[in-house]
Amino acid sequence: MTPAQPAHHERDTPPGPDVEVLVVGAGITGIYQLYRALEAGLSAQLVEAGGGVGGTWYWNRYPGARFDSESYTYGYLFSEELFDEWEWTEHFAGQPEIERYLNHVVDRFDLRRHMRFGAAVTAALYDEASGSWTVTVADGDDIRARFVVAATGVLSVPYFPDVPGREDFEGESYHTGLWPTEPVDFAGKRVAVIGTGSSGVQLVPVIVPEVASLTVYQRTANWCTPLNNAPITPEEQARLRAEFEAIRDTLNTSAAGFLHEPYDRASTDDPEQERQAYFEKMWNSPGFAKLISHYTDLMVDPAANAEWCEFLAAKVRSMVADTGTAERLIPRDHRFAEKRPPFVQGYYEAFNDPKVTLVDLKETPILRVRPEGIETADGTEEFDVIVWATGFDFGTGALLRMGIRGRDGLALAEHWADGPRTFLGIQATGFPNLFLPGGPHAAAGNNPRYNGDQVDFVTEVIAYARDHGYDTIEAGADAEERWTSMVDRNASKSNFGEISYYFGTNIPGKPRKYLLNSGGRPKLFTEIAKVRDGGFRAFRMARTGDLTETSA
Ligand code: NA7
Repeated sequence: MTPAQPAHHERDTPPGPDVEVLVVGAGITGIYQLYRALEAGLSAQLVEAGGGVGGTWYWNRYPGARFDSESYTYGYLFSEELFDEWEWTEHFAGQPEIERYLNHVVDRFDLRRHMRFGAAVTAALYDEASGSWTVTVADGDDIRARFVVAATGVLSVPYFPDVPGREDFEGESYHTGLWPTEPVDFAGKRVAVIGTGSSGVQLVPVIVPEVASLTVYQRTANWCTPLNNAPITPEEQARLRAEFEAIRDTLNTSAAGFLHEPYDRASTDDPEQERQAYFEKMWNSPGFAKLISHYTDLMVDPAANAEWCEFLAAKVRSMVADTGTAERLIPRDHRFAEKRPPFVQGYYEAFNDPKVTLVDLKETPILRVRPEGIETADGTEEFDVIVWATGFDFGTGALLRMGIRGRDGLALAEHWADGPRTFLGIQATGFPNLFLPGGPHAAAGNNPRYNGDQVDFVTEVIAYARDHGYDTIEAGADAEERWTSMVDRNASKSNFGEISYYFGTNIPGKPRKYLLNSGGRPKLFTEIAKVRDGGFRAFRMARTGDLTETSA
């Protein structure tokens, strides 16, 4: 299946834009947006800062990087042929396989000729008169586009903490989210890993066999549970193919975009012994089943969560031989899944290797980085390599660094000074013809699923405008206000606590606003249906040069 060839539309506002749709970012969302725009008969190009396809899965190529959503639930569902022909080797694929898959998709659907790499966007200015955007890329080239879709991702701006002396380190220094394309050689080296979120805990066990020594600097212990990965057997492969339609239906409609079935019992429905047996079953279940298929009161009843945490603490004690290390690895300050829970393969066991040491930064904070290593209250430890696994400026980081200016020169950074304001996570008022799928405010869960919902809807809205002769599309101020206040009002209903980076708390000075949407995908679906039923009137659509606005 090849997408329809792009068809330039005749416009009566010379000189017309270079392209109808300019997509920024070749991650999972951007690739899909490019595909959908071309399929809809729009002319489209894509610019990408990196040297290749993949977005998050291009930059996060550190050893051990892998999915913690099932591979076949994370990949694309728009083509049964694609689903049939691509055989994931593991239930949770590693980064190299993910990158191969995304490159396969791009070539399979002939998308690469519309893509330009090494093309970071440095500015995007809206021009009122022509109803189009002028987008400047790092090499100085300007592209004029009718519509800009910023598919720049939520985990795409790596965060380096402001530790004194960080730049002075004379050894090798890496961030997990900015990993070099050339393999890093850890053999025989003294290595520090700072940060124990999903990235740090994936990396640690994988590099242990190579290093001379490994010191893990942990600020906050996390509730890590086993990923329970496995190869996909030929029988499972055949079943996936046979059940494609049912799988797609479930993934296209389920609240969090997973195949895991919600459980129908609360922990209080079972006596202690059965609860322990169910906890054991959850411990042995794959990835996010531990959240979705868990007792219904896990995230609503603190006692239920505390009992599960006791179970997990006992597991950590059983896996880590050194008592002091085990106790430090057990979280004391938050309940299970109050922060985004990491899933691991051999993380706790890694601390049984005499080469591996845990430093608890709550006891001995980092004072500074020195040219030769890291200094804490206990003295300076020398290193050859420091890995910063310190996370990202989540949600708004990339969008606020793109130099976006909308109507009347309004900077997105100004419009969002107190936190993001969006309609459906798709548009911001004052920024006509700019779309933000895969950004803040959409939903929560398996990202490609709800980001894909947004891409489908963005494409639908653009096609609607084209078919009705409109040049500009802008979320109405009331629609933006309604969605934003819904997100803010319901933030406290999120399972995640304010200690989670989903509230921006990991970045000093960032507004403390919830960056997902606790109404989740169901809320997104309901609102999209309402907009459609209402004839797209939540958006203001107009013809270029029409100073009198034409409501759609
Ligand atoms: P995360 O989950 O944000 O983890 C970042 C880690 O870095 C976390 O352990 C932080 O500790 C730690 N950190 C941050 N700043 C510092 C300083 N100043 N000193 C020491 N340690 C620090 O990012 P990841 O890359 O691991 O995962 C991101 C997402 O990728 C993940 O959620 C999945 O969606 C995949 P803290 O907990 O803040 O005390």
